[in-house]
Amino acid sequence: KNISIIGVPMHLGQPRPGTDLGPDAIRHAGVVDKLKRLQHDVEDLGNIKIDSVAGEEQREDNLLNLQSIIDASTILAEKADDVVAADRFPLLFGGDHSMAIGSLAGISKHYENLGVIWYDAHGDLNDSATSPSGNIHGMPLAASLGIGHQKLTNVHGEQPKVKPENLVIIGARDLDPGEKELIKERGIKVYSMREVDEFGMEQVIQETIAYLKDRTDGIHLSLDLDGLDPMETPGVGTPVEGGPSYRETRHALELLHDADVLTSAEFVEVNPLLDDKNKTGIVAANLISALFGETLK
Ligand code: DIR
Ligand code: MN
Ligand code: MN
Ligand code: MN
Repeated sequence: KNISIIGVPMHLGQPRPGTDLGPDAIRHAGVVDKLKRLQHDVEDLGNIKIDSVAGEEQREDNLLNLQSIIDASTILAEKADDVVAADRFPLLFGGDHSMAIGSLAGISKHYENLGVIWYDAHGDLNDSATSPSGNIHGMPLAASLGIGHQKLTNVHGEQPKVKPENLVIIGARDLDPGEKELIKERGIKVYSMREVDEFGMEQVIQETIAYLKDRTDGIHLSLDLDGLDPMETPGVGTPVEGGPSYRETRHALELLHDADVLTSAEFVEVNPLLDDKNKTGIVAANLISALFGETLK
């Protein structure tokens, strides 16, 4: 594949310092060399610049750092759009999950029905009314569905970026009440940890692929490292116990590689300041290698 890496040192979507170091933590785990050894054409576009208004916290309608996030998302959307336009595979390193507002805005421009696999302990389906925190990293999926503050939904074009029926959430185990309501109301497909435990990851992924394959013309993977169990990825800002292991997650990505259905991917919420010897960056790099064809024998 022709892969273009974009680093997104986003930290404005939540209050804990360190996610701005996430992209480099993944790079330091050797991911570019691993991808090259797998015979891919890899270009690393470096990190986009994230500006905040003089390091000051801004709040508007219960939304932390709204304007700075809009500015960064707009730049990211254009970059991601350009990568798809050049017929290359966007591979994004984060950065807190609010970056998905920009990545989905840019990528979705090229698809009538972009499918999204959201691998996360959380739904990221809040808006300013339902959010318990005001942290925009809990809102990118809602914004991409066209729900929430107009400034968030209108990044890089006014139309909804993703349709609810083209979305599958995997690994959820910490959904807020408003998110649960929205999931019911819009009929969003969710494999919570209960379903992962009942059916196993293999079946969950095969069902996800079968479900999305016919109805979409491209599939984006958004993998929040807090989707995994915090014993294996401690370097995240909002860990939730009871998640899938590295083994299960790696197998999920091997199956996605074999099906060859993904058209873009992002690995987010890596926070080396909360980590233990870059464990989380290393897991991210290993998962990326599996997704791009690394085999164990
Ligand atoms: C919580 C936490 N649902 C919120 N969300 C997180 O603040 O909206 N998303 N951590 O990744
Ligand atoms: Mn998330
Ligand atoms: Mn999460
Ligand atoms: Mn999170």
